[in-house]
Formats: sequence, C-alpha cells, structure tokens
Amino acid sequence: MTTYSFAQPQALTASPAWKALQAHHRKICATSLRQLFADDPQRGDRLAAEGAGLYLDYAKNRITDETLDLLEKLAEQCCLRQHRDAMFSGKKINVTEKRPVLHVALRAAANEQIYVDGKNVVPEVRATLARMAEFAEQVRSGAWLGYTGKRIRNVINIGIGGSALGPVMAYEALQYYSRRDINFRFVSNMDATDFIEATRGLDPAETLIIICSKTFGTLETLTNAHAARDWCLEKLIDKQALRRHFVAISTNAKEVSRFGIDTTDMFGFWDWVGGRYSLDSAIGLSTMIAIGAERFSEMLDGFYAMDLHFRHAPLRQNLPALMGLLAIWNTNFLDARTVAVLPYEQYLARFPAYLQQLTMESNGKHVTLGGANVDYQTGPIYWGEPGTNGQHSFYQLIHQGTHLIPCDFIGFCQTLNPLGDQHDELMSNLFAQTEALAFGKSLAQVSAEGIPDWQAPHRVFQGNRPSNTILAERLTPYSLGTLIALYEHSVFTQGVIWNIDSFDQWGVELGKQLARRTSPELESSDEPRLAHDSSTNALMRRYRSLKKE
Ligand code: G6Q
Repeated sequence: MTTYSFAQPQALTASPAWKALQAHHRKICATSLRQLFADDPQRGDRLAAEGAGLYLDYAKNRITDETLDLLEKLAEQCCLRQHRDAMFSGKKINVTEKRPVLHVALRAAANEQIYVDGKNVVPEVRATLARMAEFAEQVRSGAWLGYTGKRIRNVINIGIGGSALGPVMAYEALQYYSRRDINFRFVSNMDATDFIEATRGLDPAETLIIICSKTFGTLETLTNAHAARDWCLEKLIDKQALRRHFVAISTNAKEVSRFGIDTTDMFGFWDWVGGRYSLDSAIGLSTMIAIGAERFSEMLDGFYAMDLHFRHAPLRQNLPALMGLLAIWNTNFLDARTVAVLPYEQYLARFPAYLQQLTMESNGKHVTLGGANVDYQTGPIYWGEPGTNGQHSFYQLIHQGTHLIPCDFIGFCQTLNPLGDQHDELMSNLFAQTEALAFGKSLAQVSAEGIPDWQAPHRVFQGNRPSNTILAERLTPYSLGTLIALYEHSVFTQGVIWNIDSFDQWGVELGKQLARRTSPELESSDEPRLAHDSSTNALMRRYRSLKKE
C-alpha cells in the first residue's frame, strides 16, 4: 500500500494479529518479571533501544520476544509504516477535519520538501522562524522598547489548551537556559484570578503581551486579551501604545485585525498544525524570547532527530514505535487504564500536564476513522508528578494497590544544578523504584527480615508492575525536543493501531459551544426560564440567588 487509506481490512479485534496476541497473553500472563529476568540474564541489555540521544529500557515490561514479534505483526497488519509515511508526506490523515498533519514540517531541515496542495511549505515555515528570531532578539537585546521608551521586562503569554500548555511546559523545562531579567507569565483560565495574579505588580509600560490563538475565536483567550488591553490602556492611555506591547500568534488574520492588532505584528501558522502539536510553531515565541533563537533552533533539531529516527529506525530499535506498541499491549491485553509519567527532574514538573493533553486529546476517541464504535479500550489516562515528590504520595497505590499502572520513568545522567551528591540520590531513587515495581518483595523475604506474621502481609510487594525507563545525558533544548517528539510519535503509533483520528478534538468543541448557551442565563438580571435538566436548573438557580447576595 503506497497511498493513504483509512480503511482497515477488518475489525481490529477480529484480526489475526490481535487474536494471536490474545492467545499469547493467555499463555504468558502467569509468568512474572522475576521469572523472565531469571531466565535471561541478558534481558536488560537486549530489551533496550537508543535513538536521537535517548535510551529506552523496556525490559521491565511483561513481555517476551514472542510478544514483540506479535506486536510487530500487529503494526504491519495496521500499516503503521504506510500511515507514518502518509503523515510525513502531507496526506490528509486528519480525516474528520480533512487536513494534513504536519507538525513535522515545523522542524524539517531547510532542504526538505513537504507539499500541501502542491506547495512546498518548508520555506514558509523557515521564513516565520526567521521573523520570530528577529523579533525575539530585539526584545532580548532591548532594541524593542515599550511605548514610553522602557525596556521589556515582562512577557505574558495569553492562550489556552494547545496555545498554552506547550509554552508553559517548555518555559519551565528550559528555565536554566532562560533570561532571568525578563519575567515570563502565562494566562489561560477564564477565572479572572489567573489574569489578576499574572499581572500583579507588573508595569504595562515594560510588558509585552503575546496573544496565542490558532482560531482567534476562543472565548477564554479573547476575554483575557481584552482584559490585557484594558490593563495596558489604563496606564498607557494612547491606543497607539498597543503596537509596542501586543503581538498575535494565529492562523486567523481577519480576527486578529478585528481585535485591533495590526497583522504586521502577527506571526502566522497553518491549519495543518494541531494546537497540541504547535509548540514548534510561532506559538513557541515566548520560549524563543526566553532562551534565544539559537537554543530554540537546537530544540527543533531535537524534534527533527526523533522524526528521522521514527521514520528510519527498524521497529525493534524504534523508540516511539516500541513505546506505542507497548502502550497497546498494556492497555488492551493487560487491561491497564492509566499511565504514570514520572520525570526525575524538577524542570519537567509540567511535562505530565503537557502530555495529558497530547495523549488524551489525541487518543481519547470512541469511534474508528470509519465512524464505527470501537470494541476495545483506546487512549489511557496519563498523569504524573516529578520524582521524588510522587514517592511520598501516590506511589503507595502504584506499588501495593489493586490497579495495574505502567510507569514511564524519565531521568538525566547529568544534573544542571549540582549540589553535593543530590543527583546521585535522586537517580538512585529512580532506579530503585523501577526495581521494586518489577520484582516486589515476597512474603518469604518479608518474614526473613523478622517482620511479625500479623504485619507481614501488609509489607508484601507483589511486583510484576511494568515500567519503561527513558534516560538522556542532560536536559537541554535538544533533549527536550527529542523527548516531546518521542511521545508525539508514540501517540501516533497508538492511534494507527486503534484506527482512530488522533488529530481532531470534537470533545473540546463541545465545551466551547455549551458555555455560550449557559452564560447569558447566568448574567441576565431577569429570572430566565431555564430549560436544562432538573439538576442543572437547580444548580443555576442556586448560583444566581447566592451571587446576588
Ligand atoms: C489542541 C486543541 C485545543 C486548542 C485550544 C485553544 O489541540 O485544539 O486545546 O489548542 O482550544 O484554541 P485556539 O488556539 O484556537 O485558541
């Protein structure tokens, strides 16, 4: 198959590869990780892969070589390779929105050619990056001044969802590399507290506001953008001032200019970039101002290196494909419903939140590309916190609870902030946790430690709990890029197997519509006739009456 086609030859669960995996699962489900490691002393070296500077240890998954063979057959049956090539060549694989999916074009090398409707998009991408770089460097150097001649000391990014989570996560992740004499703040919530707290203590004359909205029609973002305009004008008075303090990132030039931002102060992107895949586009402007154009370009190089790896590495060494297929195994055959992402790196504190959108908005779907209801689980719930903090809260459940929770541990061999032997301590916790999850502690071991019989059962760890460990040398813009692209392509791999559209988000659209209907009913001064269900009516009446008081 060389051309893109979304039609799977038969229902996934009735397909030979799926049935073979089910039979295989029945055969090996009683085999423990303890046994698998005992049977093969080389397992830890064999079940590992390296690509784009990342090392993936997947030996602590409940798999055998046969599992991998069968998962590879599943990938072939579902045409993973062909779908991947379709994405990279600009085919309209987002079928419900009839769009190509080309975040990979945002980091493609300058000499690559990727066509959308007969036009190579790479030169446009590069031209936008060059404009962003020029602007970012002006702000950083102080050449770009506010209306009253003051330097820009504060940058506020206003946007929500895909127009916020990437910028916040990347800013925090790369804070080590960022300018410390510029404050970066992020406003997304409709709750005015977000805007009020973000602007508290800031001088509008020293503030640059970046309005990020692909559609420029999102209620939260426009509301906060208007609040920001009022906040600026209260101090700066003259509307002309806004040109020195506002820029827009959008695909919608008409709405940008209707809002009052000159389109020469707008950085564009394209409808083939999904919100949650847009950090590499102009949506990353705040990141570029924070770390500079050169480091931003290193981040894009990291993404690109993982793109090349995903395209060219054989499946057994292909990190995103392996992670995606292991997620299928854990979700659909071991019946795991969630995945914990556990970065042992404080700078990645927002990485799990970023991944929640990437994974769950992409693969939280219940129908196939053809519109049929699926009869298997799709995207699991992603969640997590940095280690070691999580160890003192929810790890209890991961170790001894009744849910099976596959974990992704992420660690770096070198720290950016050396302090005594703290980094060794941190990493020893990571390694020890993966060991404890896999191998547990039996009743015999507990008793041998002299634990009294009555307490011993409480101190048993069943083990056999799967995890991946991802190691990189050091947290840099480049390694961050590889890490994000790793998950992007893992999500893609899962979506292909499940035969769903990983690139639409109709569930998000619903929220946008519903709020438009209810808000006039809350705001009107006359008692409105509410025609919701009795529960919603009662809640709204209660809110209206208490709000008056
Ligand atoms: C992401 C989603 C969604 C979107 C926000 C903001 O993939 O589409 O999270 O990013 O709803 O949309 P705008 O950028 O259009 O304001």
